[in-house]
Order: sequence, then structure tokens, then C-alpha cells
Amino acid sequence: MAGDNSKKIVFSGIQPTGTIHIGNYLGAIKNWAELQNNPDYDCIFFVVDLHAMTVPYDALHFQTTIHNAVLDNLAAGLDPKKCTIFIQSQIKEHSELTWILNTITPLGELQRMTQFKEKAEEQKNEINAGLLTYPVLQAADILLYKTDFVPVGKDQEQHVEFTRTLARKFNSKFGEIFKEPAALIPRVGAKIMSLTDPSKKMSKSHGAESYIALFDSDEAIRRKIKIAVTDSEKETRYDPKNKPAISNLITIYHLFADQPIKEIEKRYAGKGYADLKKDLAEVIIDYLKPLRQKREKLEKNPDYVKNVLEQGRQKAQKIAAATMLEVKKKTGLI
Ligand code: AQP
Repeated sequence: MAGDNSKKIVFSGIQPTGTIHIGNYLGAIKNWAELQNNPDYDCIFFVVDLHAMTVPYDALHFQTTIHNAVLDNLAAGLDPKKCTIFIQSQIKEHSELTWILNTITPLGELQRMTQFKEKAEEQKNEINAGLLTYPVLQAADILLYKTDFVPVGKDQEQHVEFTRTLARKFNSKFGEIFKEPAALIPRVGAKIMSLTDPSKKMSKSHGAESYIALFDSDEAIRRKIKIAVTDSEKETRYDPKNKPAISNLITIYHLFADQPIKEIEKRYAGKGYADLKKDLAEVIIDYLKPLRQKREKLEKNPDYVKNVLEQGRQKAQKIAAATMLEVKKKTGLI
């Protein structure tokens, strides 16, 4: 559990911005569920509600969305006996450290961030300052817990690199406090692509047909895979550069069925895409079934979830407060 100094700290989070999809799962949560079993690691995972406020959201139902994100993650395999789970906004030190880090962040670095540029393009009329300073909050999150490893999808690599830069800058300016964390990016599955446009990453903001939600119905999964775009040439072959759509489907198959890519290619060689798609839908459905059952059980047990979050809050609070005390001393605030 968090707090044992001999262990490496593994830390990562997810936004409560609606449904969690198989991109989030294969790129991040599945790895979290594996890493928590490693006795050398202290794993801390959190729901980043403050980050979710940088895009348009429904304040009236935000608590439900946050609660659902916790349920999703527990159902997807996070085990509170093996890791710490908490909600970002319940630890005020995240906001406090963000301000301090803001004062050493060059504006130009933030303006160069790929995610900022993409989101700013998507919400041209609502480019708030939070969207720009998102990576500073993320750096504060990571650095507060003296994190060693950040398991994330490929899209977050740049933000982790930025966190390392800020840690170095803070340490050289005020004195050594922070560790420089390393991103843990899966070899396969780090960037699951959209089902409707394989040139873009699978994302909740690109329409429900473009992703498979972790708790989609069986019918929805079959339909979405059936209508997923394919490549022009009919051969079933793993070749991300020339056949991005089919390679994406093969990657998803490989990760959910735990079968080698070569074997999958061989099985569907000479057959049309329809066979691969039909079987892939069933592979996903079979894999997700126990997760759905677990979620249904969790839904009936709000006290358990409440208790998990309170335990998580207490543990996170202790670590964050201790780091913040060091930061305040070094920066001359106390
Ligand atoms: N397509 C993806 N493939 C692999 N990993 C992915 N992640 C996100 N999309 C993919 C990883 O999931 C973790 C949680 O990410 P997040 O909460 O920041 O979600 P997101 O990236 O905002 O997800 P979306 O669906 O793309 O949301 P919108 O549409 O709002 O931008 C991270 O580790 C991320 O790398």
C-alpha cells in the first residue's frame, strides 16, 4: 500500500468525461490492473474530476459521472486491496501545487502541447485557460506522490515528458524534492484507433459509433464492429501503415483474445473481413461479460464504494500534505 518507501510509486488517472472505452481500457486500465499485482509497486489511481472541467460538462450530473467512473474502474479490475483509489478534487494539494508549478512553466511549452492544440481546435468557442494549463495540473498530480512510473496510453507521453521537465526545473531552482517520473506505455495497444476513422485515436468525443464502451450492450458491440470502416484491399493482414483499419481490429482481437497477431492473421487469411469482424465482436463480448457482471454487483453496493474512496482519500491526503509541506518550505512560503 502507498507510503512504503522501499516500493516504486505507480500513479495514473482517468477523466470522468462519460463512458470509458476499450481504448482507455487497453491503453491504460488493463495495465493498471496488472501492475497492482506487482509486490514491488505501490499503485495509486485516481479519477481526475478537475481535469474533466476543462471541457464542457454537466455540473448537475457531475457527481453521478464521477461515481460511475469509479464503478467502471473497479469493475475493470482495480482492486482496493492492492491499490489506492481516490478522487482528485478531494485532495486540495493538487490545486495548490498547480499554482506553484504554473509560476515556473513557460507559456510557449503549453501552447505547443498536442492535446491542447487538438482540443482547442475541437472547442474553438470555449478555449479556457484550464485547457491550456491542463498539463501543469497533471504534473502536480504526478509529482505530489513522488511517482516513479506513470502507466498511460501514447497520447499522454508528451504530458509525462513535460512533467519531467518541470520536476527538473523546480529541483534546480528551489532544491531537490521531486522525482522524474517515467511513462509506462504498452508495447501494443498504446493507441487504439477510432472505428470510424482509423487515422484518429479512439476517443469518446468523436461519436458513439467510433468507440466501444466498456459497458456497451452485446448488440451495440456487434453493430459497431460490423460497421467499423475497413481498408480498400481485401486481404486480412497486420500492417498498421498501409492497412490501419484492419490492423486496429487485429490489435483489439490480439489483446482481448490473448492470441498472437500472426495466428490471427493466419486464421483469417484468404477470408473476407466479415468473418474477422463477426468473431472479433464475440471475443470482445466474452471478455467484457464478467466486467459487466462485476459492475452490476458494485452498483448495488454504494457503501462499499464510498468506503473504498474514503480509505483512498485518507492515504492520498497524507502523502500529498507531506510533499506540499516540503514544497512550501523550499519555495519560501513557510
Ligand atoms: N485510444 C486510446 N488508445 C489507448 N489509450 C488511450 N487512452 C485514451 N484513449 C486511448 C488512455 O486512457 C487513459 C485515460 O485517458 P483520459 O481519461 O485522459 O481520457 P481521454 O484521453 O480524454 O479519452 P478520450 O476518450 O480521448 O476523451 P476525449 O474524447 O474527451 O479526449 C490515458 O492513459 C490515455 O492515454
